Amino acid sequence: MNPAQSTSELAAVVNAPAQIRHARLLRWVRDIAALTTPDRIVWCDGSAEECASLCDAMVAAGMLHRLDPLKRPNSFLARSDPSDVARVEDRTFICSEHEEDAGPTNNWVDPAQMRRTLRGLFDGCMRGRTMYVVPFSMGPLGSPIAQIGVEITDSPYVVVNMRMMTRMGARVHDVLGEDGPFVPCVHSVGVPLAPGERDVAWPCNPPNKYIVHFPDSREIWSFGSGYGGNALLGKKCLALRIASVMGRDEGWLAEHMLILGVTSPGGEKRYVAAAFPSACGKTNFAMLIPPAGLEGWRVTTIGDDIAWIKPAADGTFHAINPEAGYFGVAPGTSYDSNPNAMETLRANVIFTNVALTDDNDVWWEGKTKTPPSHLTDWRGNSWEPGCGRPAAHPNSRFTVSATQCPSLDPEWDNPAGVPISALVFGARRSDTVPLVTEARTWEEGVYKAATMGSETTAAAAGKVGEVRRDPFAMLPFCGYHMGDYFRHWLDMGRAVARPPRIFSVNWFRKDAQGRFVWPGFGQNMRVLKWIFERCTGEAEAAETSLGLVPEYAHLDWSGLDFEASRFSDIMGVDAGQWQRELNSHNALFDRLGDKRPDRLLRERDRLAGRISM
Ligand code: O2Y
Ligand code: MN
Repeated sequence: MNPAQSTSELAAVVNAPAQIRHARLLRWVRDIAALTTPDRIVWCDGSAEECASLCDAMVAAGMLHRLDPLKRPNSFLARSDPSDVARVEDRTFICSEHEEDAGPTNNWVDPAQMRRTLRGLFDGCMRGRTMYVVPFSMGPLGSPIAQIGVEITDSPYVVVNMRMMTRMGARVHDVLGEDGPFVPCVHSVGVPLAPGERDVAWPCNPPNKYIVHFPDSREIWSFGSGYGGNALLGKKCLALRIASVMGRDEGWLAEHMLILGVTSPGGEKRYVAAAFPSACGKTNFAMLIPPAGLEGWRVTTIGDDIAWIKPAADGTFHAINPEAGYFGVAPGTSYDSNPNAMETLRANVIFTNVALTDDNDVWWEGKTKTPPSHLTDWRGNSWEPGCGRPAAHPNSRFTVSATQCPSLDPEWDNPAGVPISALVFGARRSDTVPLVTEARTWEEGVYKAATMGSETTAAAAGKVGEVRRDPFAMLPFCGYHMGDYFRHWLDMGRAVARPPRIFSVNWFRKDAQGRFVWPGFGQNMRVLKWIFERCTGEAEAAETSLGLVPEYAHLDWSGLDFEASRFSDIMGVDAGQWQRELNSHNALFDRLGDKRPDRLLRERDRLAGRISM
């Protein structure tokens, strides 16, 4: 490599538009091209024309299928390789300089060793392919909370998905200027093509998947997978794993949280950020439509998956959604469970691994009560009801721009973010954890979030119904040691004069007959209303061993027949169950060793004392 090349020489070597004068960016692209040896380099401008021509080319190559333009305008179906259907946690690495900075909950590899491995893998890996340079902003362009990334990828599917999931394209170079900071992200499907070799519909490299983060130099390298969080590097890799490290170092929070606005019939508005592990209905909650009886209340959507939260001059935390689209789970999404999502999906959507109907539209389990009499399943095979196979893959997805969502909040693109009044932590528990509790203090709230556990579902690997600790719903996404992360959260309570109230929720409690006690997602509005009114000072609460809780009369039951005895079923605290729960919290803290904060151990002792009284 010639370090003395001028900016214009560099731009010519890498085929960059004249507008781009960022020497470090140009040098980096030159060096990655020299390593990966693509046939050509394309700088993406993010235009509709560019996207249309990439989609046309993918349709012609059999990588995308165009859906009926009348039923689903400008929408496509992608079928992945059956081995490349989800994030790969066991192939995800945090390569910090020191192993203790990654902690026991991350896969750590020595960074020098990992760089040698990556060099070998990426050497010539884009031969026969086009290398796309994709500039993107996580967060509103130019926002002081936003971060710029540039993803180099050899996957046109990644380019068109990144265009919807981020603010992507030429405008990013105006923010970057000649020397602005950016997070370099390198992605390859890991399948070079020999001259004349025909590509497959979904190239990937199953035995060699590596999703690698270097938190100290803030770099991301991904090899071998074209799917979701493995390949759309702005999402989990940048916006959570790398951003969580930035937040630790700079005094802010990068969280696995949806952000929603709640407006009362009187026009008062509050914003709530809520963390749930995967498969707990986050997108449904973010787009909630209040049920009969609570007319006049309104929920608006800022984001469905990730929140960046910073102390603001007004003494509150302000949050942005760093993303610009939804990469939502299709199965279970319906006009019953989430009408706003269904309306969002009317046009301009990329569906991945859903089923194809005979009239060239899409279907997935739960979309309608009765499945069509015939489908083509996610693997391209003929499918009939009762054949014993799912038609759509359980982790099948839709990618769609947030601007199409009918419940989109008017402030969603505000560079200053929105003030957060409440933080909600929820998980899937069939027992033990009540419908809703409020922490009395910031420390008690952090304890609740740190010790969250969720039951595994059929979509996740392992035994169904097993409780796994998933602190803050961040276990797969925290880019550093969980003990340090807890300490950072405890410290952040002092970063603002008016920190948000902290709540724990559980919609998934079951009765003695194994039936869900809570009557459904739309009814979550009743809990949200209580949370809202706790923030405005209008709602009452009673003190219990687990914190502050609503009594039956404190929730609004208008339009719903839900008896007080059912309320006791969902709010009850069983001392035996909580004793077992505390033992399991201890196992988590033991795993964190010396980095578990004493402040949390004191909270645990206080809780243990209250439970045993
Ligand atoms: O499997 C994937 O690659 C997607 S995972 C995902 C996508 C959108 C929002 N959340 C998640 C998650 O696993 O939390
Ligand atoms: Mn998520």
